[in-house]
Amino acid sequence: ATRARGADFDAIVVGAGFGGLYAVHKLRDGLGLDVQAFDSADDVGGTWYWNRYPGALSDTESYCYRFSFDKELLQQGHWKSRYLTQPEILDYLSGFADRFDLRRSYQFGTKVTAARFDESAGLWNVTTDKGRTLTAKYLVTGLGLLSATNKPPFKGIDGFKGETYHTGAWPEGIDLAGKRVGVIGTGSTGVQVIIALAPVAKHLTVLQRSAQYVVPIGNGPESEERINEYKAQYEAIWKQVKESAVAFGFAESTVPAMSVSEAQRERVFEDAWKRGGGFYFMFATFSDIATSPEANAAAADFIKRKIAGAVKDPDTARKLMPTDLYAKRPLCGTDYYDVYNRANVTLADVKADPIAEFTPTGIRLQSGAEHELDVVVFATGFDAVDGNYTRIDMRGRSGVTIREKWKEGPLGYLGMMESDFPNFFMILGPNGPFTNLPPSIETQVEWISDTIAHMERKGARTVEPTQAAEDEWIAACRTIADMTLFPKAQSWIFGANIPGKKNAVMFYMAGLCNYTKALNSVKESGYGAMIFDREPAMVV
Ligand code: FAD
Ligand code: NA7
Repeated sequence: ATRARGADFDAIVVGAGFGGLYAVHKLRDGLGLDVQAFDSADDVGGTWYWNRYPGALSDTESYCYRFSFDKELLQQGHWKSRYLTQPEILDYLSGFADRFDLRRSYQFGTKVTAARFDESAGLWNVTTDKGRTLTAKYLVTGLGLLSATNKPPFKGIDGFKGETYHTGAWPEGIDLAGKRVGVIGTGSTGVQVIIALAPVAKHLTVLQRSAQYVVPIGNGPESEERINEYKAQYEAIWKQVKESAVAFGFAESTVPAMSVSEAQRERVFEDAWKRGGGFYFMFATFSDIATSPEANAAAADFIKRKIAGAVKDPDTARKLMPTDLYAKRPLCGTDYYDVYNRANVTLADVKADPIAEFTPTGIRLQSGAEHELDVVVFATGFDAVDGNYTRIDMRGRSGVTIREKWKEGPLGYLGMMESDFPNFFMILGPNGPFTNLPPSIETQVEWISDTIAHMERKGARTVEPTQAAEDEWIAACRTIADMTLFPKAQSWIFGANIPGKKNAVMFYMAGLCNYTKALNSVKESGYGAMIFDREPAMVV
């Protein structure tokens, strides 16, 4: 590529997780672009750099929570258990960065604070918290969809004399042994940290707002033989993963739950319970758990009976009983409900009796009940999907800001592009697929790289989606989401976890297979949905 006039770089990449790292490799080593990359973290890893809390684990199985494009790297893969722990994933991504010498393209410990598109120069001006502004033709962001932490501003928190930690910004070397620990939040992170801390803490108080459906994860050691079997079958495995909907490596069921007898249904649920896996339980048992209220109720009822059977104290069991649909991100963990049988664990229902304030020595609920704590763990999740975008001062054509444009909810064409934001590509941006993420990240980065290659061949200066294409994609995402039960449950998937955030469709829920088809059809149509070299004068 020939450097655009006046540009410091061909491309600026933000993020050093799966997405950013692969983008640097594809653009720099594949297309020969001059790339500068940034991450506010001090090293690579993204999610797995920040989430060092006890128990942090991927719940995608080890053999498919990784890149698939590099056959040699796949054959070198090693793992101990059916699921990867945070240190193992961090180690994998660190090895990936070494393998392609990616760190030399990064400036770490550097946050991007502003990104402005200069229409006359046709360049992105990217400003960092180190006070520098650099220019590049392309801006590629892998900011993470679960990466902007959400720490609710509880009253009195500054006066709390103990320690507080958010799971998504967990410092290294924290020892909570022998301490009185409170955990706020029972999403997938809360479930993991609760299971890990219960045997360690002197006392663990779980402050639960919404009871959740948690199925077993089915973790355990994986033998050398089993790993070698995966390696021998990788070609077929990745084909299946990329042609499936949720891309978790199992075949999704095609059988509606009500088409079989009650006894058969029970057997299928029981087998899935024994096998373990959250997405497996929701998508491999029956085809319509996430779409049919009846099927959903059957799955929910099965899990509720398991909760009742596991928890000894009836009052605690009652508090743990979910009341919502089984339509949030499916959760799993080892012996989660048994934690509440331990003498050193207390469950506080903070929906019935909300957190009023932090006191110097703990948390006080509205009823006046006090929990004395040395440490409070915030497992309160993330300002998901668009949170890291709206935290940057991003401006496209005519100075339009992303905050303004996404006021009613984030928009994203194919989960990657944005009208009025030329030469801007997001990895896992809004309205992208809801899947095991590395296969979707790979698909997107490869598509971004192909689109940039196409631009360079054409000698195009800018590319952006048409407003019509973007509107059509957003409408399709809404239609698809409304065919599922997910919008009816309150969770981060639709932005419901952040007070004041508009309920919006943030995912394309028709699966990776259909998503890839959509991308291919854009490419095969000669990028008909895009405007190349739009004149600034056309801006109204
Ligand atoms: P991330 O890994 O989130 O990386 C984004 C990077 O961008 C971060 O390092 C951040 O510091 C940087 N950044 C953001 N904004 C700026 C800025 N303004 N300036 C500079 N740098 C910036 N997915 C699955 O598929 N399966 C799982 O089992 C699974 N488990 C998860 C468990 C936890 C606890 C969490 C939090 C997430 C999990 N995920 C899982 C989702 C996970 O985020 C993705 O799988 C994947 O790691 C995302 O990679 P990414 O590169 O897109 O983003
Ligand atoms: P989640 O799934 O958003 O869970 C956050 C939890 O924190 C959830 O139980 C919330 O209750 C709770 N929460 C949030 N704010 C409050 C306040 N103000 N008071 C009490 N409780 C609160 O985040 P996770 O980190 O667990 O998981 C996010 C994704 O990361 C996950 O799906 C994986 O893909 C990885 P609520 O349910 O809203 O009532």
